[in-house]
Amino acid sequence: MKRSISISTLLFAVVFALSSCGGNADKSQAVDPAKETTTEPVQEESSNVSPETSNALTLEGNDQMQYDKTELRVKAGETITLVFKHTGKMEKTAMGHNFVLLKPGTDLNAFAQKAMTAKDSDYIPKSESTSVIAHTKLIGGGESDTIEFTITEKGTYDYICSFPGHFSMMKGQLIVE
Ligand SMILES: [Cu+2]
Repeated sequence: MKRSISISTLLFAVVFALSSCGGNADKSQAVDPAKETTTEPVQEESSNVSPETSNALTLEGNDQMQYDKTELRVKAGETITLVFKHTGKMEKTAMGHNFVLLKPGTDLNAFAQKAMTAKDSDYIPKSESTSVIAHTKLIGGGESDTIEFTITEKGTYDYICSFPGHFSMMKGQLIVE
């Protein structure tokens, strides 16, 4: 009894597998000849060499969903100027970037989740405004935004791009000395 059930189950599975296999074969697989084999340069400058301490910061985002720096160093108590540039070509609706500096202790995942639904406020969730120290506007390819802010407390602060899906790739730390 038990055996016949398992055999029929197996048969069903085989038939199902065969039919779905045939179904797949019928569909002409979309071959993508232009599939890019990008050889991404390894980002060594940010991981090996600590950046100079400077309150005149530049940061870039690109069409590959990357910041050019994952570590920035500034002096506490003095005005920080950040020039944020999008060096890509894509529209901000498709590859928008921003710089959102968050207070220590902020749950980055939770913040990024809330940000995803905050399209009307350029993905800066109003409910989390107390976690945000400073942020740029959302920019697309070729655009830039400059902001000024001051941090008085030394420490390590996280920054992210809050555009939906970018946080896992686009994050870094601002070290205040
Ligand atoms: Cu981004």
